[in-house]
Amino acid sequence: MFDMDAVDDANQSQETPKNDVMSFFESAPLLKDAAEIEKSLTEFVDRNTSSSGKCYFMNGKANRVVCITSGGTTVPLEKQCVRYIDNFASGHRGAASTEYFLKVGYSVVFLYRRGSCQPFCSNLPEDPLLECFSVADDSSIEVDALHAETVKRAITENRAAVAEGILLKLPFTTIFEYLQILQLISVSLRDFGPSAIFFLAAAVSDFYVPWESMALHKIQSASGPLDMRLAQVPKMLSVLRNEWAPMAFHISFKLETDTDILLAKADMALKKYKMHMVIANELLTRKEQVIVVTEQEKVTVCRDSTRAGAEVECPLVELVVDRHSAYIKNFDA
Ligand code: 9Z3
Repeated sequence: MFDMDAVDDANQSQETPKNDVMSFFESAPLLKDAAEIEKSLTEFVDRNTSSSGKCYFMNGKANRVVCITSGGTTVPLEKQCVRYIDNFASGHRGAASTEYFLKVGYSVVFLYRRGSCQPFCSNLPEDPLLECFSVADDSSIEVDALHAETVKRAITENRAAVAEGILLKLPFTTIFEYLQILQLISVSLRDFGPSAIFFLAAAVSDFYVPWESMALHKIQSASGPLDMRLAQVPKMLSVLRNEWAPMAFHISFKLETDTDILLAKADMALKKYKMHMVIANELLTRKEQVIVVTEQEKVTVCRDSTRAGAEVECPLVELVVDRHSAYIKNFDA
């Protein structure tokens, strides 16, 4: 379902055919809340371009922003959706990276799968409501001492970043919602020029059922095995890179389960989609190490295993910020 190598390798053309992109968007179901999303994006852009020197085009400076995509997209099989195709992504990479980018002063648009991991919440137990709280008497609920610090941090830091206007959280579920919102974000962030990063950690479906050919009602099992033809999702990486946000710093992720092909595939993505950086990771070791691939270098970034609770996203974001600074400097030169 994801990253189908055979199809990828066979299709070496650099540009995604315009017709495929147009027909994907034209046939997609209307994005609910589009007006609301646009409004919150406008507020976010205003907040992050007015206080410290306006946008890139106005005086060459802007707050740095990063759009982080996180979790996995679903592919609905029915319009009144009972069944869908999903993937494994938990959203941990995106949520943890959000925290580190905020820490070093970036503002973040967090485009996340509904129900996936949230920034500042990674240390909470699986079911926070049931595991962190106790009913003391009929009228009061208390946080268990064991989880008090974690709950406090999750609530205060999350809310503070949102209230300050430096964290905008936008949820998606389907591949249709994900790509439509990503387009809105990229166009909204255009004025940040090279000061914007796209950090595309979401696992995005490669195949989908076009809306117009999708069954309206729940598919019935009485007629026997299900034969279904999935269309290929147009490769939006090149559209994002070349048309939606041509000046931004673009980072995509390459996930494989076979180590032998990982770096070659990452190199291929770097060239094919003109990414500034591709972060290669393997399914089983993705929380321990990643390999950052650029035109100039391949750097292995590891979690500090001597420190309890250390995450690979900490040194990863540090490296990304360093390379982004160089990119901005070169852009200005
Ligand atoms: C990744 O490779 C992410 O690092 C993970 C993070 C999804 C593995 P978790 O959310 O996992 O922390 O559980 N994301 C990109 C996967 C992907 O679909 N990449 C496409 C590809 O490999 C390019 S967009 O071709």
